[in-house]
Amino acid sequence: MHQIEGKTRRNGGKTRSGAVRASLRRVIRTRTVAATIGAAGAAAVVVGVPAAHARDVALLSNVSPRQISGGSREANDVTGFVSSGGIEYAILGVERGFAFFDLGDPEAPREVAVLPAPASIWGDAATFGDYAYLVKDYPPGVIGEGLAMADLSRIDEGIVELTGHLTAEGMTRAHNVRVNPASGTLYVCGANNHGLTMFDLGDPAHPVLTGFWNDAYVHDAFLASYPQSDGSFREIGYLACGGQGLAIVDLTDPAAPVTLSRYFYDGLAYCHQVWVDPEGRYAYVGDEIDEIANPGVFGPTTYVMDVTDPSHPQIVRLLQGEVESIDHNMWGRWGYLFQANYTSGLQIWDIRDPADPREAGSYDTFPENDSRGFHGAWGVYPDLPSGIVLVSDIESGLFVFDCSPATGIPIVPFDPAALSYGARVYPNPVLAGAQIRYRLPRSAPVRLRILDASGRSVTTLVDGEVGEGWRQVEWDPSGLPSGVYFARLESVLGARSARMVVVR
Ligand SMILES: [Ca+2]
Ligand SMILES: [Ca+2]
Ligand SMILES: [Ca+2]
Repeated sequence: MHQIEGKTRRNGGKTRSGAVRASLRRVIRTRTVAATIGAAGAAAVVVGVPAAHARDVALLSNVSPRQISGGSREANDVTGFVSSGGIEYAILGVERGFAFFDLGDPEAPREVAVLPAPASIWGDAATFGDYAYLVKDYPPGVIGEGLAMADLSRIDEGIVELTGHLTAEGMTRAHNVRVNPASGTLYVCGANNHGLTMFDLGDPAHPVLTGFWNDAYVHDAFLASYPQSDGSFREIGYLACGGQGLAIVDLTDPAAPVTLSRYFYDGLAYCHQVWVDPEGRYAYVGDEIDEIANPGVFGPTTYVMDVTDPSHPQIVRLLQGEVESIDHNMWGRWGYLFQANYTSGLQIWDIRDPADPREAGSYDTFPENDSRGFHGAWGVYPDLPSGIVLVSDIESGLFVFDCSPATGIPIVPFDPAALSYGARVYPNPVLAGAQIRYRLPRSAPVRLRILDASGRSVTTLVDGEVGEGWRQVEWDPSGLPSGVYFARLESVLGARSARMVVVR
């Protein structure tokens, strides 16, 4: 949800008491028709399945805002976090702050802490290492506290410590916050209605301002690091600029961003949010107002753009839910696209074959209606290691889902017993050197290797018989590019991987 002239748009909503539950039709219809939208002429429109209360998605738990400490009536965005102890958490933005939930039992989320913030319907969170970065937005004229930072290193003990507020360059409010863990960069979107503000997270406790991109207001952003032939990385930002369309910007040098393209695509009303596949081939772009502004658009519509050449993005097809609602946020994983589509709830697209996307499942978190109102599902987070999917709903709060019936990817719950066997990395992210600690319940021949993000072995640290208990080895990542790596422990007891981020 965004602001228009300082007013909150809450039109289109019907009262809950007069609402009618959503249709439980289970008709599956997928059709491809020619559309008039598309810069390159007609683009295929892939139409999804009519709203169903639940289709191939199982509800594990739901926590209403009214069950959360602090007196919030509404929720906003959601993200996930994994502690160094291996416990999964949800960070839910609520009207009066941010709530942290232990998801060790995903069927019974446990409130760990609520960090208060001045009341607002908008909020967003991102994490890096053991830190959370939290923003809230306010109408112009309302002064907020800036970007809040919280130390999560003791969250397994129930302690979430607010360490301060970042107010660089007078930043008192912002609409969204993103982290690119591959480059260790913090991106603040729409700070005090400006563009993109960048911070280096070499020390996650003390972000350092590195640059701005202010050619337009930036509502939200997707960041990616692409390896280059010389071993360096190119940092690309895909920026959702509201009425100013999509901007693709080279942010490799944050002090001197290079705008590669500005795309005022056909159908543009309010470019809201972007997710780009891991290959950097297709951008999935959500427009928050197109369904309202364009009489020909019906159903939550996602613009699929070929961004292989970031200087010339092109719409290649549209994904369209066959309900009236608006789309809000989305995120991809495992070749599936998870969407929080306001009054129609969670919708999942199978994009394993990007040329042949199919609707894969859904769960209507707002059964009252499927109107174009700004109610219902706000955010979605599918990136937790166990595979559970988090959805935030404005009125109904946190939802935890098992989407394996739709995706075929099973949930792998966290097993505390696994702590007796496994590897940990300290510190993480890894800046210069790291200690890798591993534990064996009994003596065994083991191998401990470092793998890169694609699973290639970078180095072998241990290869031989090791006694029971904790052991520790030092690892020096010098010479390796920034990025995600894994410390992989293998023995007859099984294989365990500890994820780490190397920041050079
Ligand atoms: Ca957000
Ligand atoms: Ca839309
Ligand atoms: Ca609905």
